[in-house]
Amino acid sequence: MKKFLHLLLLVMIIFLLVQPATSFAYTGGLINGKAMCLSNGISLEGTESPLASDNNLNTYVTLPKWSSVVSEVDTLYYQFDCPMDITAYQLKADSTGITLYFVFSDGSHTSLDNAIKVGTQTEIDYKNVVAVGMQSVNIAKIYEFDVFGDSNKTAPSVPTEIKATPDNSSVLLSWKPNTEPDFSYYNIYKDGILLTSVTNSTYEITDLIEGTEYTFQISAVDCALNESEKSEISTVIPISPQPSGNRAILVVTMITGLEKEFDLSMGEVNAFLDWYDSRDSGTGPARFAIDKHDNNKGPFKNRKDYVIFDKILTFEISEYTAD
Ligand SMILES: [Ca+2]
Ligand SMILES: [Ca+2]
Repeated sequence: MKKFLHLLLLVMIIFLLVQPATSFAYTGGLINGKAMCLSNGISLEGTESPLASDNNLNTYVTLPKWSSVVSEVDTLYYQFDCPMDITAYQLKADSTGITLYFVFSDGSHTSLDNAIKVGTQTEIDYKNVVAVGMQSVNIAKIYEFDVFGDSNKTAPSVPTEIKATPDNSSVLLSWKPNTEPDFSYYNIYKDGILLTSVTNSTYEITDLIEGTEYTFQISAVDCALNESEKSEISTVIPISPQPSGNRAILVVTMITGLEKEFDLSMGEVNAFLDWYDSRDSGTGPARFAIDKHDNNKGPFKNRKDYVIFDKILTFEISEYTAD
């Protein structure tokens, strides 16, 4: 009986010693616990299975041998949401002749023949990897596979060619679009403070105070949330667009039907408009003097035509550009 207990104890000790080999730690890997896809090629539709990445050395995915027939299932792969910088891989399989594939964010790829299949972690150095896959010259049991590393740490380039177009209480921003494959969105900063995030390379900021100076900056963010430096500061004052012409014909129609026509500079027209607007809101003088310029005939130093606010029915301004 005692001998039997000793034997049982010995069996248990051996079992415990053997146990670590079957609970081989692949934790910390980028695919650990996630399903890989068995398909006829990387990034193509297929059957998902967690068995090659379940951190259990007893479970496996059977990888058929590589086939030259395009439609044949011969690839096991995993696709990342964001580009990864891969620093190591770990593979436990029952067959040699397994080739690993690393697909980069620019669409190119590299391959690693005769991957080490005994489960040791092996250092590699591939940046901006968007998918990893494998094919085998023989049918193979893939017990466990994982890669190690971290999301890519390279931020997108700083947005350039920023145009800030002022308008009435608003500013239209536009800039040169970023082209990084992992680009995600732009941050817009107003006076140094994050205002909003957008995916397009134009944005209109409204509800600004006319005549007030604002600064704007744009940064670019990738899908791993790496953010570029802020762009150069664009300073802009929202204001109504200036008249296109430098002179105008002002035609004032009085309530009597009489029309008075004046050929004026835009400065004079704006002075008339300012008087009319303030009079309309109940302030300022009742009458306004308009210089008659070339119509200044006779022995007078200058001649002014007075228009009375209450007597104005309507007026029309026709801008033109003088040579
Ligand atoms: Ca497994
Ligand atoms: Ca990046």
